[in-house]
Order: sequence, then C-alpha cells, then structure tokens
Amino acid sequence: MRHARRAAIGALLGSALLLGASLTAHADDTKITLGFSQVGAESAWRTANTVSVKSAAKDAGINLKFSDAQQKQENQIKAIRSYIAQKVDVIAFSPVVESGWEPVLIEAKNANIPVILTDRNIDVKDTSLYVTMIGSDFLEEGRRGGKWLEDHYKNDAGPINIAELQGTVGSAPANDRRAGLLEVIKNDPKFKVIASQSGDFTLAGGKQVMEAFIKTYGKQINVVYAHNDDMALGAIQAMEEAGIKPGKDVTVISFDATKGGFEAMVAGKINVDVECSPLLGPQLMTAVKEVVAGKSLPKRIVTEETIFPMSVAAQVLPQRKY
Ligand code: GZL
Repeated sequence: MRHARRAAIGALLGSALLLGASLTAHADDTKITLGFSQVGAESAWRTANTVSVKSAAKDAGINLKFSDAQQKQENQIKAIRSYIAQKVDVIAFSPVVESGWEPVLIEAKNANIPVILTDRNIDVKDTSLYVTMIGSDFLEEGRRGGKWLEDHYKNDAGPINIAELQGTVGSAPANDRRAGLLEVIKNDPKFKVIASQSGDFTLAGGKQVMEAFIKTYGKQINVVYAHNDDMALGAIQAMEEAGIKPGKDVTVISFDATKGGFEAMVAGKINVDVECSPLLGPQLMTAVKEVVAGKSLPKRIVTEETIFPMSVAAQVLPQRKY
C-alpha cells in the first residue's frame, strides 16, 4: 500500500514539474524578442555599448538576438533580413553608415516589424521607416570640441593648424563631429584644418594616419582633433615614437570620454575629452517595451552628456562607468 501511495505522489510531483516547465517554456514564448545588429567591436566605446545592450536586455527579460557586423553595412543588412525571417518582435541597430538603408527597412516595414535606431542616425527621406533614434547629438559634440579649442587659444594669434583623425567614412559621428568643429572655427581664420583622414575609429587606424601626418607636416601640427579615444590613443603612440609630447607640444582633443581617454588625460596626453555615452541599453529596452505595448515614442531621444577638460580627469575618473 505504502509503495503504491509513494508511486502516486512521485507521479503527481513529476507531472507538476513537467507542467511548470511547459509554463516556463510558454512564458519564454511570450517574451519579447529583439533582433539587434551591432556595428562591430572597433573601439572601447563599442565594447561598452555592447555590454550595455546585452545586460539591459537580460535585466528587462527581453530575448536578445545579437549580431556583430564587423563594421560592414552588408553584414548589418544580412542580420536585419534574418531577423525579419525569424519574425522577431522588434529590430534595433546602430547603423555603421548613414546611407543605403531604405530597401531593407522597407522589407521590415512590410513585415510589420518596428525598427529602433541606437547610437548613430541614418539619412532617409521616409522617417516612418524607423520608430525612434536613441543616441548622442554628434553635431553638438563637435561644437563643444570647437568651442573648447577657441577658448583654449583665445590669446593666441595663430596660425593654429589642426590635424583631424576622422571616424568611419560616411558614419554620422564622423560627419557631424567634423561639421560641428568647422561650424565653430569657420569665422576664425587663425584655425586651419591642414590634414584630415579616416582612422576608422580604431587605435591602429589612428596611429597609422598620425604617422603619415607627422611625416608630411611634422611640427606644423598644433592640434590633433580625434573623433574618438581609440584613434587619439593611437595618435599618442605615433607622436611619442616621433619624439613629440602629446598634450604639450600638440594639443589633443578627443571624443567618447572612455576610461582610456580619462587615463590619458590624467597622464597629460589628452587635453580635453568630449563625452559620448555608450550606455544606451536601458533606454533601448524601455523603448522596445513601449513599442510592443503600442505606445508612441518621440522620433529622437538624445542622450545627456558633457565635456571633460584634463584638469578634472583625476577627480572624475573613479566615477566613470565605461
Ligand atoms: C558614437 C559611436 C562611435 C564612437 C566610437 O556614438 O558611434 O563609434 O565615438 C565608436 O568610439 O567606434
């Protein structure tokens, strides 16, 4: 008798466990699935952005499908097409460049899958192809860098020759950080951009381009305007190998304000770092849930950020999150 009772209880327990499992499985099916196409892993900023997206998806209970495009637009388009085929609930991506997105975004629209842009913007006539764009105002970042430069050299008659390390060709941050600088210095003839070339947002790219600039312009260079910290750190290596003291012989302006940028400011090798926050994950997941819930979102969600001169770096560095 006791044996039979024990067997019955065991069977009951087993089916309860099975039921529980199937409920959880069912719960997984009702989880929101987000397909995310990331630019690549080109910089410390990008790495921090990926960590933010992945951890925020986990915290939000969102099922994340993630792909790294190795900075190639065709890989992002392929990833977006695969998310459409998998019928994800929402697609989000950080567009490596501004143009060439209409065809695949029309496919997403025809599949009734909403698209959210993060980090970088796109240049499309039909802005109904995406719900919202969450990220920095790169034009304002460029203006901040330009205004700092004007103030830094307010008592210097010039000429002030600028060597510009551009980010990825055709990308919104590269286009706008350049445009913001030129907008500020255009009425001040003492400033001249004597060299400008893309280092593709990488440390190696920044070093390679700076080596070429030093060969061609040598001591004529007064300022390095680097579109991100990784290229600035590469340029610093090139300058030191050429016996140039970055931050002293040459003023270095950089963007992102990553830990590496702060450490270089503490070491006196970067003079100012314009903040560009990669911590977009939480805002993205909130937007995803709101889109799925049918709520309307603003077309543009701008991240709050500032500028850090070298003088505050040592005090601010311990609080930095990326
Ligand atoms: C800016 C981001 C840029 C960073 C670079 O939001 O798109 O790409 O400035 C990164 O570090 O590679």
